[in-house]
Amino acid sequence: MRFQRDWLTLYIVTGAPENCRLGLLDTVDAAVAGGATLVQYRAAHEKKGAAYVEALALRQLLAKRGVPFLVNDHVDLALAVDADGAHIGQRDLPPAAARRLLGGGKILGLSVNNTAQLAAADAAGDLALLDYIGCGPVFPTLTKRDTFPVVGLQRLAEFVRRAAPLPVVAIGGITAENAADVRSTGVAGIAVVSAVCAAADPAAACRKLLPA
Ligand code: TZP
Ligand code: MG
Repeated sequence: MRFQRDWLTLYIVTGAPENCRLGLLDTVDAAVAGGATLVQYRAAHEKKGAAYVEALALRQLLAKRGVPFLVNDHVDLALAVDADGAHIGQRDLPPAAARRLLGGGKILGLSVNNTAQLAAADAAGDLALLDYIGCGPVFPTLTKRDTFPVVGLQRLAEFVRRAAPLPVVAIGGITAENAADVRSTGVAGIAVVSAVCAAADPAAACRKLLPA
């Protein structure tokens, strides 16, 4: 599938089971009904076999709905379920290795916290291998504990300028209340976990997060 920038508009990252009130599949299905434009599976399991079963179920659901599907961190899992691609972090396989495994036809995103990491990725030739960058945490979040420092809106806007023409999706502490401010930095989209997965009505939560 050829990457499209507008897939980043409302990017849902799946939460841990205790953070998915309706369960994983129903949460994602409701999110898609509410307008989610892409789903990333972030495995909560230590054991890859259990993660594979969940990822495969999501792959099948999202193929039916026509919504792109990425797997977080694990390129092998992304390939095993024929996801549309993978999203990797600074502590995962290097982008060149991930791209080699995925091949040219899959989507690859990389988490980058700051302009120093962006410059390092540029110097390594990694930016040319990516379809988009994830930048965060924009605001404090309880969902992921091992994050880099909070970015804030001002630095996010600067980051977006420097990353261009690569599109940036912002993540971390994004809610319906601050989504418009985040979008005003020039990001291609916003990524959320708890604002949708922990909602009693994920479809309604998505509608509130979409651009006006
Ligand atoms: N990466 C940076 S912050 C974060 C991830 C996966 C968690 C975002 O979760 P929430 O609940 O949307 O703040
Ligand atoms: Mg990661």
